[in-house]
Amino acid sequence: METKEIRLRDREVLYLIHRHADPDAIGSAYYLSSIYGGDIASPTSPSKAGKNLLSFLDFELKERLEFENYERIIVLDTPNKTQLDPLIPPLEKTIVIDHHSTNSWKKVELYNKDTTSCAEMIYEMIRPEQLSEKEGVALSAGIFTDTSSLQRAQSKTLINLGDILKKSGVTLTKIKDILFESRSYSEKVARLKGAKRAELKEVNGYILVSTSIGCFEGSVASFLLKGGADIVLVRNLHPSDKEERVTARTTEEMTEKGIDLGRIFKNLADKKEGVDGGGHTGAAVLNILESDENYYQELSESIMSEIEKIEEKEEDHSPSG
Ligand SMILES: [Mn+2]
Repeated sequence: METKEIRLRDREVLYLIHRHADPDAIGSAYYLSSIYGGDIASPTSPSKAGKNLLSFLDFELKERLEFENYERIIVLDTPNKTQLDPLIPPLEKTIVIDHHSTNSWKKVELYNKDTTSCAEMIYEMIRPEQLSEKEGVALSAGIFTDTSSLQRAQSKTLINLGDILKKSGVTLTKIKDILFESRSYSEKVARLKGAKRAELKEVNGYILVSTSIGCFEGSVASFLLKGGADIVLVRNLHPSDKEERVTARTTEEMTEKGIDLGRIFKNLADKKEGVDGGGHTGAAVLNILESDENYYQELSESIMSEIEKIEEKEEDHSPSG
């Protein structure tokens, strides 16, 4: 199967970015993975602005991984190793691309230049002829935030940014809207459709919501969490084959009580061939090569049994309508 082969090849490169990743780290990693393929990982969930950019770019950050599955590890925007803890990569296959003058990496292939952002440094290294809208947003958002909304931009930064905006057709207003949370039409429609298709299950006073959508699964999930769900599962069924991707999100309250979505998905992946997944305690993704309703049922039950393990919610939860 051709798609599988592409995926295996993509697995060989890993982009690793610092804890609480900001738009510069996320944008740089997104841009490189969009042109060369590969996975992106960070030890923790991103910063607020990082989350907003991630939601627009619509991809997932890995938190748990096996370094042996990758041939090359490219560390971005991270001046020292401790900012990757506990995801410290094996140095012999690590390349570091970073713009901080305080960079302290040793015994790695290091690209370190004193530019105002990692995104600008990468743009200068590649200087592509063309940029897609998302690539333009990724690079511009990195430059925009790392220069404190351009206050610290050098003349060269503005020339590079101008090139990026021109090649991608993106505007600075759009960048600001994305970073400060105004959403595109298609993301808004995805959120509303996701809400319309939501199915509720109650376990011990907690609400597990299942829904399905073709894109923006992460955004749909956060929307439903804000709306009152305790755990959300968003299914993305590929119409062409049996492949399915399930995106899960839960609240901080639930992770504090012991819910670990990354671990639940990792356990499911370990149990069945063709299933691959994991993530953070509060956000995880499961890819299923051959899915069906029975398997989804099994998945949803394994989450419900984890909810059953935590104490019952002490409040009235009789349904009101
Ligand atoms: Mn940076």
